[in-house]
Amino acid sequence: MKCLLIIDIQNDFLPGGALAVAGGDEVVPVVNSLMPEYELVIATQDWHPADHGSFAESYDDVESFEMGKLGELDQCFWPTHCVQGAEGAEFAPDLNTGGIKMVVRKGQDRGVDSYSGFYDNGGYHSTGLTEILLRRGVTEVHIVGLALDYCVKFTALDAVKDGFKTYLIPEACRAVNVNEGDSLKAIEEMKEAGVRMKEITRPVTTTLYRPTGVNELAKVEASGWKKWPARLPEQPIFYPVTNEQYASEIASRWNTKDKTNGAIGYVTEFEVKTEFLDKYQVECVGASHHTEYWIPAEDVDEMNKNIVGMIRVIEEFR
Ligand code: VGL
Ligand code: ZN
Repeated sequence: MKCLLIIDIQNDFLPGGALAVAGGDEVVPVVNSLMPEYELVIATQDWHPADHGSFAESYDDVESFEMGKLGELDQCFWPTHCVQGAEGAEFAPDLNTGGIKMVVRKGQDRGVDSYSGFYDNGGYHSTGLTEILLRRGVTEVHIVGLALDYCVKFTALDAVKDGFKTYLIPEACRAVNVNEGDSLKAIEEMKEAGVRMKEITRPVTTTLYRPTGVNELAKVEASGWKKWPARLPEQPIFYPVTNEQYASEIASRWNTKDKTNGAIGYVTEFEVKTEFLDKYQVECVGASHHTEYWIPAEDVDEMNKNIVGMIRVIEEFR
C-alpha cells in the first residue's frame, strides 16, 4: 500500500511568507490532483515554539541564512517561521486539507531542528511516523511539498533508511535554494541514497462536462461551438462538472423537465487548459462523483479563452 506524504505546504513557505520558497504556491494544485490516487495521505507541519533555536532572531548576533551550531549539530539559522498557532504555520489556503488523513507536527523542541517528517536532525526523537505507516501496511511512500532541499530531502532519506520504497515527485516540490544549485544537489543525494524519481505528466487540458438545455445550447452553437454565453444577473456562477455521469444525471433528471427550455437535456463536453483551472478547486456537492467547478460569472469570458477545440454534444435526453 502506498502513502502520499505532503511536506510542509504552509503559508510561511509560500511566496510572501517568512521563509518563502519560489513557486511554492504552484505545487498546491498539483498535490491536490494527486491526493485521490492514494489510500492514505499524511501531511507534515513545521511547528516551532516562538523562541526556537533555529531562528536567527533567537540570538543577538546571528543573521538569517548564516551557518552555525545548534547543540552539537551544524545549523542554518532561519527567519522566524511556522510559529505554533500563527497564520504562517497554517496549511496553504488552497490545499485540500479535507483529503488529509493525518497531520504529523515536527520542530517543537527548541534545542534541535527537525527537517524530516520521521526524526529530528540529531536522530534523537522520532515523530512516530514510521510506526504509523507500518501499522497501516504502507510499503511505499511518495513525497511532495516544500522545501525540496531541506524538509523534503531529509524526509525522503529517512523513508529509505526505514525501509520504505521511496519516490519523490519533483514536479510537486520546490526548493529554497539558499545557494545556487542546491535543488540539483539534493536530487543527486537522494538518488544516491535510493530515492526514486517519479515523473508525472499533468494533462495540458482537462475535460469538463456541462448539462444544458435548448436555449443555452443555441447560444453555444451561435458562437461556433467555442464559447459559453455570459451569465444572467441571477446566475453569479457557472458550474461545469468533472464527469459525464454527473452531467447525465442532471440532464436527464432536470433539463428534461424544463418545459420553458424545450424539455430536452443535453450533455456537452469540452476541454479547458488545466493551468486555468488551477485557480479553482473541485467542489464536491453530494455523492463522491458530484464534483464541479464554481467559475464566477466575471471569469466565464477568461474561461472561454482557455477552451481548446470545440464544445461537443455527447448525449441527449428527452
Ligand atoms: C524547512 C527550513 C526550516 C522546510 C523547515 O520545510 O523545508 N526549511 N524549517
Ligand atoms: Zn522550520
